[in-house]
Amino acid sequence: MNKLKKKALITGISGQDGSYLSEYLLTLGYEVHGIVRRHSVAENQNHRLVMNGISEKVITHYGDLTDYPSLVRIMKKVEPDEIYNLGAMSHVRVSFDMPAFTIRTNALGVLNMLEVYRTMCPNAKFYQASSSEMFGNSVDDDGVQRLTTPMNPVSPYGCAKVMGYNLVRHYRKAYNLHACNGILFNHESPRRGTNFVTNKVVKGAVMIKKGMSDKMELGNMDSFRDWGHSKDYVKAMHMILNHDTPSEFIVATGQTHSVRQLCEIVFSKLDLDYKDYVVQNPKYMRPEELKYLKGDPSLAKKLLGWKPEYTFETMLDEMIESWQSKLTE
Ligand code: NAP
Ligand code: F7E
Repeated sequence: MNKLKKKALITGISGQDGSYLSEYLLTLGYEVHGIVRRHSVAENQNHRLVMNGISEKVITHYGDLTDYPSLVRIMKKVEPDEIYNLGAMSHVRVSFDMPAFTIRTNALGVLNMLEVYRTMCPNAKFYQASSSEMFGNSVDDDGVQRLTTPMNPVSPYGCAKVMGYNLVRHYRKAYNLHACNGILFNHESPRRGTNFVTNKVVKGAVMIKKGMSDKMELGNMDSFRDWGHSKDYVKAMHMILNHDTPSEFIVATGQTHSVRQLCEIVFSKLDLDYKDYVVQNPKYMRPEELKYLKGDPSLAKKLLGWKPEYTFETMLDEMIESWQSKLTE
């Protein structure tokens, strides 16, 4: 291995963001390491990395955020310069079904990572994947969430992320560590899990257009989200971590759309009317819903020079094209 190369360690490397971040760091000349979990179907361990031609370019290690000894072993072996803690049980609806696992991974897993970081490589820089879900239904009077907006989480996922967020701030101050939080609003891509609403809607609409399906079942269509593209957001992660002063940044587009508007736009791009196909199923409703998200990214733009390349429309076009070609393969 080239000793001059910067080394990055990514938890959650097999996820949507992990795959884009790996690609981005490879273009910057990093040696990229990642933690993968053992799956009974071996192909699922690094599916996104294989599908996107990254698996041979990164070095993966078996581990789990809930398995402290595995983190100690990996940290000792890799000695990273930069740590990106992206691993999480990231599905908000599922977090109501698996609250204890969600807390163990998304809150106590952050504590585990911070402890191995503090005790084994305190000179590294640490990025925590914090989330707009932490705000819950708090919105400032002007209809925007910013760093000063109170955090009132409305899901086990959001509660766990608040704990992770606070632990990072506490460790930074208590142990003088370069540990930072990116509070990222929803970000999507063709690599997004198909049980998140954007990719579910796009895939379902393309299937309907191709005559492979005749309806789509959704939950709450009146919630609003600030949707950006994962490719733009992983660049912000790198900028946040490499900013001189470790701190917190919001990454968002500053625009919001409802799930209903998402359906309208996606179906109309395929010359369809969503009202003819979309039905509501209580199965997809949540015990408590986060109704509205719209973030203020002005600090990230001003201090980091971050600027997204995708718009909501170009992101959806890319996702539609991707499903159109996948479903003819
Ligand atoms: P994702 O596609 O669901 O990826 C999550 C990753 O975490 C996967 O690699 C998964 O591994 C791994 N993971 C799950 N449990 C783990 C555990 N116990 N130990 C180690 N790894 C574990 O999520 P994403 O969209 O890339 O999101 C990345 C991070 O950003 C997450 O922390 C998420 O909560 C946060 N975030 C996401 C968004 C968003 O809109 N995408 C917004 C704000 C914050 P397997 O493949 O083995 O399951
Ligand atoms: O839901 C509604 C649902 O699951 C968006 C994660 O990346 O972003 C993501 O969490 C909205 C919600 O994302 C369905 O009720 C309607 O109002 O795509 P989602 P999310 O819950 O906002 C945050 C920032 C994260 O940090 C998370 O990790 O869409 N909705 N019908 C539906 N949602 C789903 N999944 N499926 C439906 O059928």
